[in-house]
Amino acid sequence: PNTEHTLILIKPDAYRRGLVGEILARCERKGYVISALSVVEATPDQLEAHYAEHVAKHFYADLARYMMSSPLVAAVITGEQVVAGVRCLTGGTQPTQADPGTIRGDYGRDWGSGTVENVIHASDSPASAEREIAIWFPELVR
Ligand code: YYY
Ligand code: MG
Repeated sequence: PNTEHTLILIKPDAYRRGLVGEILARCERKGYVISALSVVEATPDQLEAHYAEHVAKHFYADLARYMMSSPLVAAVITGEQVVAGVRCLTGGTQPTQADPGTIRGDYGRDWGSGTVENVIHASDSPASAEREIAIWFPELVR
């Protein structure tokens, strides 16, 4: 067995649209367990840490504005190979191109604003998950 944890963020657009339950239900239906759950308003420091690989990119200012546009939901999801599994449930980055059946494919859309509002973040590796869980749930790590 290879029980892992992953970090998801149900992004502000999904929070505002009332999609929190839908998205958590998809994780639960798959058999994964919600180990931690929190409604938070992201701070600039948290986002710079979380998106360290993207801070210098041209889209970062829009991304940060979007991620601070309302509360979001952070959750730790636990299960066998859950990092890869939740990435599969999540779908591709661009909402218009994401496969139907995935969270981004089913709920994401482009709004014409140029900002990529794609409903959910999911850790891309076990190492990323460990790093990201420490950012959003510091109380779990000490
Ligand atoms: O891991 P994933 O979220 O699918 O995509 P990343 O390439 O890591 O980018 C993180 C985040 O940044 C993405 O979910 C939307 C945003 N973004 C963007 O606004 N514009 C891009 N060209 C690429 C990514
Ligand atoms: Mg990524």
